[in-house]
Amino acid sequence: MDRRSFNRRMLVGGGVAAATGLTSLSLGSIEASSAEPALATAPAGGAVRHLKLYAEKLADGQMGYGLEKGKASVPGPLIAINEGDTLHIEFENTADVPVSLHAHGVDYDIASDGTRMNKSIVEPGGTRTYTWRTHAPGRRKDGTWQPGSAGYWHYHDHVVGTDHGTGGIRKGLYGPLIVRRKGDILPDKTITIVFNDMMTINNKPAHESPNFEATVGDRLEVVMITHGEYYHTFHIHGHRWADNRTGLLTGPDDPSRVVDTKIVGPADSFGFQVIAGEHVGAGAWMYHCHVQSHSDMGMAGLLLVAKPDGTVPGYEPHDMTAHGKAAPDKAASGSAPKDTAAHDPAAHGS
Ligand SMILES: [Cu+2]
Repeated sequence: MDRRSFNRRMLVGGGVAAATGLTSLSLGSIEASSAEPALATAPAGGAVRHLKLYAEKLADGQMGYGLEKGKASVPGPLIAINEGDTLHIEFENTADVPVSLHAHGVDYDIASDGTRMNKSIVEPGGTRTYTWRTHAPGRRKDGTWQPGSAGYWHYHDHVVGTDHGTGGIRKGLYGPLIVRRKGDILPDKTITIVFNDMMTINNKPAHESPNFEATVGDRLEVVMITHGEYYHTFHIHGHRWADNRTGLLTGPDDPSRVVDTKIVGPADSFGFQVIAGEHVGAGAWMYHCHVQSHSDMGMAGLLLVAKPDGTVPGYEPHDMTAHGKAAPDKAASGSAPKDTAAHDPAAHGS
């Protein structure tokens, strides 16, 4: 059984979270169709969901959000919901400074703003429930069109360091938030790439950017977020996407521009899906900031697209850096560096 049919079977069998790498918040459905291949799509929203989220100090002095105590990560866990859903997040601050949770893109009362100004921050040891609502697009009574909540958004702290969360964001208190529209195609796997302050990717040290894994033919979803002080140009080798809400063209007449770079600035977020290795095959495909001095300073990593047998042809882990970054031992067989798991959404939900 090839990987795609395996994934499809997992989806049919209810293993959506495992197969797609989404958190348990994500529910998928298979659209009944005689056409092959059947694609898993997002269902209509309307559910009321609950989530426990922790803020923690990490051993290396950074900070992170996590779904379980002691399991915080940078970026924080992928939160994926559907338009129409309401999400109650019981947030516990285990750190020794006030922390908050502020979201982009969703609807919330002022009490869930996550700012000191609105007294919606959480003292050390405290808890607070933040509620995020979402809505589908539709027509207002005055006839104008209102957008829905669907999009590739993000959440972050808004109080550590300064009243803008400058210190919290710098230390890693941020994460991806996806709101899907009914019928949106679900990916096999989602990865999150965050360009942050001081030329880091996902708060990794310079020249130690995370590598990600996929297999040729995987429907890979990328959530790209930017934080910090700088503007960047996100670029990935060998793959292109549509510069629209989903990153996918809806048909031959979709006017969206197809791109392989995108200029991003602080608090930007976008996402897209690609078929890994489509028309280009397996290999170690670079992704990086295309501001040359930034890439030279280490804002570059790899998308390791393996053949079905798990090998990445032509990939011999070598020193891309001036610092002798330790290479993954078994990269030739497609294994990921140890730190990849921490950034794999599949790990976030576990
Ligand atoms: Cu850059």
